[in-house]
Amino acid sequence: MSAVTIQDVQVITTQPAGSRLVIVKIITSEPGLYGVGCATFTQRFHAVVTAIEKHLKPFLIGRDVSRIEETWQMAMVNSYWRNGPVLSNAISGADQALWDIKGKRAGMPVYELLGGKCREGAAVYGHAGGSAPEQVVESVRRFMEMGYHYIRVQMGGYGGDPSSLRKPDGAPDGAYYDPREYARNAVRMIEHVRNEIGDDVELLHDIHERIQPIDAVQMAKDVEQFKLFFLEDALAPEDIKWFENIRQQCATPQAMGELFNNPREWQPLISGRLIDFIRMHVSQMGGLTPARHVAAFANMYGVRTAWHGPGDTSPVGHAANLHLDLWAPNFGIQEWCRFPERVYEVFPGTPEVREGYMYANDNPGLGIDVNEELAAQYPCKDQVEHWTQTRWPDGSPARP
Ligand code: GCO
Ligand code: MG
Repeated sequence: MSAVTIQDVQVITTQPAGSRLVIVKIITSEPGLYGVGCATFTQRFHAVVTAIEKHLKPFLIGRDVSRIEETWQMAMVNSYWRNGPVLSNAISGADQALWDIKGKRAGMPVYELLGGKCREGAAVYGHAGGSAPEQVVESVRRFMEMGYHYIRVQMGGYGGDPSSLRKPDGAPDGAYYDPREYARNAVRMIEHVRNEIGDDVELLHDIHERIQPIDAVQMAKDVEQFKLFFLEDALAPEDIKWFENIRQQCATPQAMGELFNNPREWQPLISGRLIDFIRMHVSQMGGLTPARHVAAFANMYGVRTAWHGPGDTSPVGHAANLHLDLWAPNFGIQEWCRFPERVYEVFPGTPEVREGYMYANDNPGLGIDVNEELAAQYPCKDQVEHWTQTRWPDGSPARP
């Protein structure tokens, strides 16, 4: 029987809500058989589209759709230089589409191909927030009323909303914040929420790499008494050696990974048991194929999954996260950003969340599709990101 091969590789870009989304659609030699995958790097989506159309597509055309692992391994090194966000997102789009195709051919959801369900639904966390501790409490209560048991609590934007900045004369424009004021206020907010809400809700917080490493050690110690489910991105990827210091000094569970591209970033944190949750952005890693490998590796060390699931993960990417979540023995928690109704129309089969759990629809493959006519009604709008032009109070550049 002749192999089913990749006949065409198409890219769909759409912005039905806040984020620019990139989807790869692989058309096969079998009439009507295609797959979709997420390749969303919202800040550099043109680069991903070009990488797919100009470099990955010629490499893929004619290849056997069944050879997912081989195709991924070869695609990752075909550019010689590897493990960067643009090319990994491009490869992810194709990789997830090939898993979608394999599931459709087998007549099974992807989680069956991974090894079957360990759970019927994936527990999710939502994003509570507000500009004052009392507002954060009200937001937490709204999530509790929707049945969420895991709730992230943030006050203001990442790094907090500064009350005063004491900038020097002539300081340039940018997204200013005060890291030390943020850390003090965040600890007070978490204490207030815990005191008001009690212990029967799991609270999470995202530092978003906004403070100096030593202040991250201090903040992890300060919040230890409030028993967070996890504290996220306490450090920037460039400072991950400091996780050893955090680990030696407190038991606040650590989550890290959304900014990671290279296996050498997550591997030592997992094998050293220096973090408790891996937070990688699955398309940033290169797709389902590497995520499956890393989930199994993390399982050997008691490290759980908490795949990145923001608004700049497409619903296709959320579906891929969900198949990993339903299978993984070391599933931890799934981030869920909640999409507006029109996104569900553009992406029929977008995972459903009920009472704090995300459920698969059990259709073969990833179980999701793209309404291309509707997607075309929401073209991606170019903009220069301002929120990532972060500055310390003195105006010097800071990591976002
Ligand atoms: C999260 C992340 C996001 C990122 C965003 C960057 O925990 O969901 O920190 O909020 O800031 O994905 O584009
Ligand atoms: Mg984060």
